[in-house]
Amino acid sequence: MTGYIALGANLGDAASAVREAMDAIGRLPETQLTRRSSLYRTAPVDATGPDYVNAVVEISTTLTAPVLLQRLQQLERDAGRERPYRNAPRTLDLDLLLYGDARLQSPALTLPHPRMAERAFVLVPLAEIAPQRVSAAQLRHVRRQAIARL
Ligand code: PH2
Ligand code: MG
Ligand code: MG
Repeated sequence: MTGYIALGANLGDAASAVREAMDAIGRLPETQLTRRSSLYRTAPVDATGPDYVNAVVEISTTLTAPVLLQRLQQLERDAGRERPYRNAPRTLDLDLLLYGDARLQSPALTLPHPRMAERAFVLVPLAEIAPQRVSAAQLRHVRRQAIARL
């Protein structure tokens, strides 16, 4: 299955955290890292704190979506992620955006990611590595959000 994962960080050395997380995703069992976007500096959306570093990777995996999600949450904890409140600044955030064409709504996981279409920090790096998964209308919708390629 082809999957897309959004990476974000805005505490500590965010660029290193994102790069190391890309490598760690590539070391997950039954998983290959097939594409990585550039890193982007982005203004916080619905959140406070420092600017974020964001990116998206493509994987090929035979892990199921729930198992993959657990693995990503473990990588967040390994990076020292704490969750004091919603959208708090974080050392690492890994969000499963797409898992093939799966549509899923459960308490633990919604696919596609429910807020991805509102966010330039997801759509711009996703369009860089998977232009077929992002429409021009979606990109137009988020064009005022500040995002700069690093
Ligand atoms: N993540 C959020 C909320 N707001 N803003 C930016 N720029 N980048 C993020 O990764 C981000 C955010 C919730 O996960
Ligand atoms: Mg997130
Ligand atoms: Mg998250």
